[in-house]
Amino acid sequence: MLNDSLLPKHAQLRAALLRTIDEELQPGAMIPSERDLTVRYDVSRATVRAAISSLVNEGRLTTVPGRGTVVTRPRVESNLHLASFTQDMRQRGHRPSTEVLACAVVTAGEVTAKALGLTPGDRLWEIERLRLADDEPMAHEISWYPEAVFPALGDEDLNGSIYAVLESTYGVVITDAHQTTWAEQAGPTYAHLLEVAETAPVMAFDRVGSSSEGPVEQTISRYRGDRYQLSMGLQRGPSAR
Ligand code: 16G
Repeated sequence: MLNDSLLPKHAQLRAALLRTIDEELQPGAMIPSERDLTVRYDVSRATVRAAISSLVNEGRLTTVPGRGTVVTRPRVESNLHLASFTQDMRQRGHRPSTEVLACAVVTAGEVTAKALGLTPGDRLWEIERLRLADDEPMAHEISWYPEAVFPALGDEDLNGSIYAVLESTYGVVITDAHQTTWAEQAGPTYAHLLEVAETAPVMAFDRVGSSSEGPVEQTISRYRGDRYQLSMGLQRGPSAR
């Protein structure tokens, strides 16, 4: 039951739910249904919806399509350095796994050809994978690798770290990358793959990775905005001093 405080009912219910989240529920746990909450706190459905939607907006609750509302998991924090997904997740105490969605040889379009220093029409492996952390989707990745450098890449086991395969099978170590990042909405395709709402935010990255011989990889990654965050150390550039 809510008390007689001057706060509106939905704000009181928000505070009560927050206590339940902090004290009783684990990340990922489902909160009680709207109906249960109306009975338990003797409030209207509109009040319950207002309280839940404010906690969703604050990032404490997440609406999972087809399941209900769950307690948000803390995001996996990545320091900005050149790591593979597998390394990055392990370092942060998560169990990485991968589903290969597609793997085929395609011909390079202008953009990828330019990024990789190739000629449009050159052959590339196109590998599309879903990356999971603790069995939950974390990122979708589509990558291109020159077939001339990695002739039988498609025959390798791509369910683990592709960086490890490039190194162990081909002796190619990605040592440098140029990466561009932006935000977008999941939209129908990535909502389905990443198991989030279509309006959910994703962090997109376009990475061109190079070995000592030059660029050998382009990957476009889309990480779930509710599960991932990046932290970076910044230094003041000479021109700003
Ligand atoms: C990361 C990289 C991606 C790279 C992949 C290799 C970002 C934003 N993206 O997800 O460019 O292809 O790792 O991971 O960090 P793997 O070696 O585990 O397959």
